[in-house]
Formats: sequence, structure tokens, C-alpha cells
Amino acid sequence: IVIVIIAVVLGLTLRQNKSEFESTFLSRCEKFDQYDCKKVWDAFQQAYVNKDPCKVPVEAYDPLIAAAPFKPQCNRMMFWSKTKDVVHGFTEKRDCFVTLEDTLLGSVLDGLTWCGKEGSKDTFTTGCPRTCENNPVDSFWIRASAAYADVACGDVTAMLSGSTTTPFDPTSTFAKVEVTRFKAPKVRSLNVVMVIQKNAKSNCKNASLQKLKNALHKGITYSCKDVPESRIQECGSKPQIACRTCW
Ligand code: N1C
Repeated sequence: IVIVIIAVVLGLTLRQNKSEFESTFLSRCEKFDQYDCKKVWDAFQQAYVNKDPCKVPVEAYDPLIAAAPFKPQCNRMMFWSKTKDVVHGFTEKRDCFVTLEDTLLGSVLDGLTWCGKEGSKDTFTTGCPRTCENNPVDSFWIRASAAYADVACGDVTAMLSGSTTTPFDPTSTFAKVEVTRFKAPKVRSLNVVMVIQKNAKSNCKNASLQKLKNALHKGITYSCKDVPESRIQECGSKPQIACRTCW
């Protein structure tokens, strides 16, 4: 009996407890059926664990994307830049559009910070660098955005912000990673919803949108509509308004 007790105590002390980060990851993941969340967690960890947190390139997440690939959702895919709260305020209430944060990988990692350390098997959530180019969080969002844009099809929607002077910001992930990956004829059109809040600084006539048109592969139709934020909220709260007539 003494040996059994010693063995149990030893076993408990040797087994690493699940970190809060891993628990969050797994519990968010388990909301999605048809995925082996332990496998997804292992594929995620191999990208950054035991590495210098400034040496995690975008490609480090290739095995993660392969373990949890994005499914095309033709005519319902929503992209955004500087409008995260408006977009998710809407997509949370209505089933009209799907954003990256509505997919397994996007929802599991949204709002989280993580990194590894050379010589350690652990995941850290504080003191993670975000200023060096190849940091684990930025590299993930670039890789995931690329993979999500790669499966875009049909009529694609993007919410941009009329509250900035450059709604199509050439340094954004939307501009650098997503727009150039939309391929005709798989993608038929890109439809910009310009979110107009009070004291708006720009609208669909903004010069940066000319650059967006030019960046689109030829064969993809472009449109832009100025839509007051209140209209987006109204459509979010009134299920009797059909998705296609929201704006
Ligand atoms: O740089 P952005 O926006 O133009 O990126 C947004 C664009 C969306 O269309 C998404 O598909 O790229 C994708 N995306 C996310 O889904 C996402 N969720 C959380 C990109 N970034 C995302 N984040 C975090 O927000 C991430 O840390 C990144 O650096 C910011 C970018 O926000 P932005 O500048 O408003």
C-alpha cells in the first residue's frame, strides 16, 4: 500500500497540469464537432514551443492549418479591416456571414497571446514580444488570414472603416494578405461595406479604394456601399430583415 501511495504521488507531481491557456484552447475547440482537439493543440504547439519567440515564421503554422483546414462558405465570407467590433457585433446575432473568428482556429485563438521560450516545453501568455516581425501571434494571424482568403468563393464581403483616413490601408492584413489571394472566377465579386460612424473621415469615394480595385485580380467585380453603423446594428437585431437586404 505504501508503494502504491508513493507511486500515485510521484505520478501526480510528474504530470504537468494543463495550463489555463491549454484549457481555454481545448474548451473553445470542443464547441466544434468533427475535430480532434488534442491533435489540433499538438499541431498548434509545434509552431512556437521551445523556440525563440522572435523566430516563429508564418510557415511554422502550416501543419496547424493542415490539421484544421478552412471550409469554403461561398457567398457568405466576410473580411474586415479596423471594424472588428462592428463586424462581430453583427455576425454574433445573425447567421448572414462567416468571419475567420467563426471558424475553429479563428475562434480558438481570438484575443489570446502566446509564445514559447528556447529550452522550455511551456506556453507563456505574458512577456510575449509583438514588435519583432516573426512573433508567434502575428505570424498566426497572417497564416490563418491567407488560408481563409485562399478558400474564398462567390460574392465576398468586406467591412472597412469610414472612421479612418485610409480605409484600404496598404499595411493591413486585409490588403497585404487577403485581397491579392481572391481568384477569379472562383471569387465573383468583392463588395465593400463602408461603415459610416458619426464624424466619418472617409467613404466609398476615398482614393485608397482605387488601390483596392487595382489590387483585385481582373475578372472580380468590385462594389462599395456607404452604410451607417446604425443600419448594421438594426439588421443585427431584426431577424425579419433578410440578409441580402441588410444594406
Ligand atoms: O490587419 P487587418 O485588421 O486588416 O486584418 C483583418 C483581416 C480580416 O479580414 C480577417 O480575416 O485579417 C483577418 N484577421 C483576423 O481574423 C483577426 N482576428 C484577430 C486578422 N487579424 C486578426 N486579429 C488581430 O487583429 C490580429 O492581432 C491582428 O494583428 C489585428 C488586425 O486588425 P486590423 O488592423 O483591424
